[in-house]
Amino acid sequence: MPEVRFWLLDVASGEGTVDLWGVAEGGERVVVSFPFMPYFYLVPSRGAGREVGARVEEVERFRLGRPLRCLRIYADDTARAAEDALRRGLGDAYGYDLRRADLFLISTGLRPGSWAVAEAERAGELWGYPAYRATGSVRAEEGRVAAPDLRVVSFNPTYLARRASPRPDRDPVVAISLYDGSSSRTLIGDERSILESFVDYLARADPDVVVSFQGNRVHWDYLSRRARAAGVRFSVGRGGSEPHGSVYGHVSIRGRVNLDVSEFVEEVPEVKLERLEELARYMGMSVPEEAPEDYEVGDLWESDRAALISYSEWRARAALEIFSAISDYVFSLSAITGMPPDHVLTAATGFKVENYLMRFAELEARELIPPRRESAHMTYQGGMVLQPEPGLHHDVAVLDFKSMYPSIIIKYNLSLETVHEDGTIEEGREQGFLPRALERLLEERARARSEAERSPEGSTERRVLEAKQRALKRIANAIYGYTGWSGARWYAPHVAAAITAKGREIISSVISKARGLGLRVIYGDTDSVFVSNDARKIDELLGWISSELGLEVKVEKVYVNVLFTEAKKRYAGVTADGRLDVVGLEAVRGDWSGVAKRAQVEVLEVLLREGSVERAVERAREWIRRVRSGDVPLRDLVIWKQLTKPPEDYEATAAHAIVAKRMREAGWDVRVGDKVGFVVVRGPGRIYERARPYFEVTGDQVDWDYYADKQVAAACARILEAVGVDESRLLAAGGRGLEAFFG
Ligand code: TTP
Ligand code: MN
Ligand code: MN
Repeated sequence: MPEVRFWLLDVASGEGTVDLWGVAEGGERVVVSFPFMPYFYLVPSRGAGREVGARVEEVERFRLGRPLRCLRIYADDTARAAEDALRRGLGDAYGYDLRRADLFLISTGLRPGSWAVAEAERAGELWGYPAYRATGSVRAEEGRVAAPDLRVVSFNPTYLARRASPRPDRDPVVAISLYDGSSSRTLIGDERSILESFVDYLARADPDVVVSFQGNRVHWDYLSRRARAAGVRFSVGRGGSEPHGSVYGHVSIRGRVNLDVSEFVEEVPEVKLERLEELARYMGMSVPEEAPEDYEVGDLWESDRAALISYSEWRARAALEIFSAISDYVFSLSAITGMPPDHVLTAATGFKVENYLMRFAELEARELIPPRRESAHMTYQGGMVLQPEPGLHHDVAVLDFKSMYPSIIIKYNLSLETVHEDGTIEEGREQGFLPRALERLLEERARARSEAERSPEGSTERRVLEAKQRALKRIANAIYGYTGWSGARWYAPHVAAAITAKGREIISSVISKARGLGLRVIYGDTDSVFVSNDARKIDELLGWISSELGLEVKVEKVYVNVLFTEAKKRYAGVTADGRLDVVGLEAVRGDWSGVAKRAQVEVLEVLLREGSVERAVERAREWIRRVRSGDVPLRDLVIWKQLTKPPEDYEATAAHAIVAKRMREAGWDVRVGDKVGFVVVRGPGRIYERARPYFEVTGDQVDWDYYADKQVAAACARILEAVGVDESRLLAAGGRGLEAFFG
């Protein structure tokens, strides 16, 4: 049997076939077509038999661990066939709402972003590419880790909008920068020729991966519309196809991976990364010092076109470099979940977990896949958080459970089969579906880690395996959250509640034991306890946890000094290795001005590193004086706040909503989810009446007293009040001057 080996890039539904786009072993780009008839399962009601469909097989499946006699029914349109069977009362239907291409991957075990072997013969060409027709089976080729050499191109468009957000019905494309990994170029000229050259370039370069920053949310749609208006056929996909909207808000480009690196920020929730510059800096890349803001593009196009073009070329290069840095990780996520590389970044975490579970269900557990239905969201109690002892503490150890929720799920066999709706846990049952799926992930992770360690340092294998183990951890850690997500096929809030309840029980027993041993317990959150750093007693405690609870705890860090406020989840500390950790305070919150954040961090540094309250107070007063005198750059005064609903739906006192409305009136495209930046100016009226879009404000308009009192002093007081300093001591500083009396 002739075989074709290829690395799977993309999957598309054809006419009665599923078409796999791949890079074959010799580097050839190929399309391999499989005849594929989708199927679903029916658990027949009494009496119902094989008459339900034209092609029916009897199979054994499980529903929550219980074996069931099932019918596997093949049908072109499984959703319709299942609906029909349900209407006729023939039984319960499962797995009928999967997309054809997804079902194909799930049932064959093929993974995008990995190698496959198919029995297939050459069958001419399809859309100008060598085509193969399947003659037998197809399977994943295990154990082959490295991706082939992929052709990657990135692009960055520039739209000409004047002092407003670009709008595709109004503002033209004036440039598109392209980068192929070695050279940059920018297409300019009249719009029609730019778009034609772009299509042309992609046809000739024929990339496997097209990289952008915000391609899904902005560029593909924008460029498609401009092309339509200009009468240019926007055939950027393989075989001349145009982009089309797909699942998860993703845009599909046939035969290519359309990778929008802006979506990688979801993978690093601990850091706020919104602009390309922030993401690039986070990835350790160099970033231009003076990046133009969106609103400056129109003016720059006239005044310094060369600078704008070189910035646009930087953006295209940065996007591609980010892709290179994350591609192993993305392909690993793809292989684990079975979702194509471009979908896997776009899809919410719940869908990633679910795709993994569906594969595990069909291929290993032989569990039926429940249909997706809208469930009412149920809240449940989360982890335990202790009320902290406010103030400054010295020499504090943070003890933290290793993989707490995953460990609990496995150790207590918490699953849909074993946890009853009322929260009681059935013991002595076989390992449930969730713990099994999770254990499989952890086994694979352990294997990837040890294989990585055996691979030579700096080798491709090692790099890929390390990315793989991180991706496996990501999915394993998300399983608990999945059970509490109301969109889940296996939605099980009672299981989520049982997991957190066990967690609370365990952490309480650790706290009691710690106190019994004479350790001071200062704080605790979910699976961590902060205790006085007494090495001998801590050792004893860890020993007890391992022998009595059968779980593992590590000393995660030691704080030389740590400061707690009255509030939970708001503290800061300096670790033994000299790092400042800030949790939940203004300094790490989005909706405070940069100057307030900087001042707060400096006050924390002085307090925690030098241990001096007096010097910390002095530092706060210096900042207040400085701000009151207007000696701070404007960009540090901007307060960014996210629009979480349409501006009209906010109360009349929400400053950012007022600013958003004004921006809309002035022609800006401000959408739900956008961050609105404003500065508070002097004048009559309340603060929310004095908020202005940040780019309209000049230094002489700023309400410096607002920034001194309500931003800097307030943020510093939050810290200093925890060590007994009253806010009035700060405000007494830097005299408000005569203006305050007469103003
Ligand atoms: P962590 O201690 O952060 O994580 P962990 O115990 O799983 O792993 P590690 O070995 O690195 O300590 O969080 C404790 C539990 O809180 C974790 O098991 C699951 C839950 N949790 C979430 O559900 N979502 C999250 O984003 C985080 C950080 C934790
Ligand atoms: Mn932990
Ligand atoms: Mn923790």
